[in-house]
Amino acid sequence: MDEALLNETKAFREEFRSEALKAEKIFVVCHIGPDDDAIGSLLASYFYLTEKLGIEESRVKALCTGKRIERYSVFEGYDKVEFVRDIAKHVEKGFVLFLDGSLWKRFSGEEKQGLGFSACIDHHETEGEEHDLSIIKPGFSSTAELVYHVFFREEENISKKVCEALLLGILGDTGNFSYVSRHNKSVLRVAETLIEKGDIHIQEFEAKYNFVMEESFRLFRKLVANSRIENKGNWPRLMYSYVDDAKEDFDVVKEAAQMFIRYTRKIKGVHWGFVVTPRNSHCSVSLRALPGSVNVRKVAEEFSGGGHDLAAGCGFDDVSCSEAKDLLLKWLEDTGYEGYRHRS
Ligand SMILES: [Mn+2]
Repeated sequence: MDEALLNETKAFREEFRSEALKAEKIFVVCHIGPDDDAIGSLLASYFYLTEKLGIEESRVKALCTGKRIERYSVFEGYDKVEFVRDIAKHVEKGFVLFLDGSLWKRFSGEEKQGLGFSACIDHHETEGEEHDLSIIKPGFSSTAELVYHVFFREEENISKKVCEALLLGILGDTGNFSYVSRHNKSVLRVAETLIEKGDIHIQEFEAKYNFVMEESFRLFRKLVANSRIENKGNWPRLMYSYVDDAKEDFDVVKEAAQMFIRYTRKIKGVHWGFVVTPRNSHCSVSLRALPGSVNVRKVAEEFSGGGHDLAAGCGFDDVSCSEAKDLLLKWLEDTGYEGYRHRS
């Protein structure tokens, strides 16, 4: 960890602290469709405010747009997170900490509200909007790691629940350390500290929340049945799939898609791929790639999506998932690989 970043996190912490202590109402929010990193960062930040800064619980609210995800119920503090139809009206004029995203549209489907103060901690590449205070580091493993550096690095004692929340985010966004390289290896030191201070055994810990539902597995089988491995134009060999007739809940569909998308980087000779699944009334596309193959963030951005270079997403409205899949394949053939190569 270099000195410049040390100073930056320290400056963030000091300003955040003084603004938070003044604020009447504080909202900690994470992005729509929260993942492990979003939830872990949300819980750890909530505990920082209520326990380290000692702000009364009545003044701090952890919020997320959408439906509660049950798998996180084993985490302490998760029962305090409120899942609302949309955060927009709730946070109006408040002090807001945005986590694991910086653009308003990642947090709300409604028009942006005037805020009292906006702070942001994030590690996504896609250009962010202006916040009063922000620490946005695209090279970082996870928002949870940044939350550690910003709020907990200098603490002698870190409670087990904070260690667990931060490790949830780190394991999630590093794919259990698969995505660690010399560029983001600082996460290993943080993980070491969390494992030590929280007395955590990774496999035991993960088994508590990282499981798949039987229904998801059934839908996963459909995705496997619909999958194709192909060469398209001059693009690296890819695997893709889709499903249209999913009657299952949002979480089940998402879980099945996540299970499937792993294989786009797992099968020998396949370098990347995507999966299209229905979410509410639109089609959601997840894209994944191996280093050195395709920059899927750039591909997703062509369809108003975004994410990370090797893991990104986008959506389609008013078409079936099968049609969305065809649109993507057609685009690949028309556009060509040049300009979308991943360079690490
Ligand atoms: Mn993240």
